[in-house]
Amino acid sequence: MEPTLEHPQSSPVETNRFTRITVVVPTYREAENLPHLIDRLGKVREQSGLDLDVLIMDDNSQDGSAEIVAARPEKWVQIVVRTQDRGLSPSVLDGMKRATGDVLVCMDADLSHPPEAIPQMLHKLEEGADFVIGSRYVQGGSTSDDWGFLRWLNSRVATLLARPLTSARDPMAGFFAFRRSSFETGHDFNPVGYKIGLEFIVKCGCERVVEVPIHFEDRQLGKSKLTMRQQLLYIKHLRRLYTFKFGAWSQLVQFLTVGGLGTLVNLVLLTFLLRLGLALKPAVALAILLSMVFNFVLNRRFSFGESREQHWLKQFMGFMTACSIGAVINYVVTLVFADTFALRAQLAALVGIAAATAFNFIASRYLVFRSSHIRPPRGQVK
Ligand SMILES: Nc1nc2c(ncn2[C@@H]2O[C@H](COP(=O)(O)OP(=O)(O)OP(=O)(O)O)[C@@H](O)[C@H]2O)c(=O)[nH]1
Ligand SMILES: [Mg+2]
Repeated sequence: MEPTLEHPQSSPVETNRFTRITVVVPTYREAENLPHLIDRLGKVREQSGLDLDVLIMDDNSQDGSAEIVAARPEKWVQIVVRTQDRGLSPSVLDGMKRATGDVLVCMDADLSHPPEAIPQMLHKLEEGADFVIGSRYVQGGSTSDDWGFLRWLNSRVATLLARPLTSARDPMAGFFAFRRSSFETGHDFNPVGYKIGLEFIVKCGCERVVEVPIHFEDRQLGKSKLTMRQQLLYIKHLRRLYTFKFGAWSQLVQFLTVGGLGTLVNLVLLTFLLRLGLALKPAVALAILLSMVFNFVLNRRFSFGESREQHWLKQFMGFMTACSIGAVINYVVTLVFADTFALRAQLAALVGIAAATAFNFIASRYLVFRSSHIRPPRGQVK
């Protein structure tokens, strides 16, 4: 018998057709919604013929959810009751790791996301998309009428803040689908807050993000778990994603913003101290010192928040030293540009400030707040 030759060209052509789909549903106290969700997913399964299984990731709700699912006849629905590392994003991440489908879908349990959109979302993946969002904000998409102005504004501002990370119109959505192979290329997942989809887009390097319009229905049953705290966590999450995607550039923008605020603090303090009757020299010195402390606190909290596990006092001394050297650089550069190049004093001062800022940033980033655990994304320049 002729031996079969293994040859790359003889391998079957990839059809890009998916064989199995796992729908991951994070839940907390959704017992009232689960039967409706399973019914609707069952209909989608029947009508589309998709081999779809459902993984309900429940954070130990103790509201009868586990019993309801156990009593259901559908073998394709499973519930995992979690007791550790609770929270929406960790549950989704956990579910994605357990999922066996070659396409992973994530959706809420409260029927806000229509399961009927899943086949169309898969179709977009088959057409070549990396990541498909069930979207409220593309043409044809909508939200229930009773969204108040504040909720609408909140959602819009949050979306705008995610613009540098993806051009998607609804990047905050919790309804999305992507290939398991994309998920497996992701790394350094560190989900905080509610926006796990955005985490996957950025950390799995999904470039072709496509949106399918959906009608987002307000929850009818059960209670919302979205709190003010979750919204604040979003800012923290965004900051981390910016650092992941843009590395030192993101830190530079934050550093410059802090520097701008520090300048304002300096001016306000100086005015205040002079009004208190302090002489000019001590007032200037105190205003500088306090604004340096202000800059230190904000830079440690935000620009270089990743290296906060190091001792603050050592970092404080380092920052003050770097700023002092920066001040000398500012002085020397300003004089050189004013004397040697005969630049106007104000212009020379601007050059001096730019040189000192560059020095301060480099010293802060690479010496004072050195952080060894931020790794650049694979294949991207940090
Ligand atoms: N596993 C798990 N799921 C959660 C947790 N918090 C919320 N969920 C689920 O995540 C999904 C989204 O939560 P919702 O409370 O609906 O949040 P939301 O859609 O932003 O807010 P509403 O519009 O008020 O419904 C739902 O299926 C919740 O049950 C949690 O801590 N753990
Ligand atoms: Mg909801």
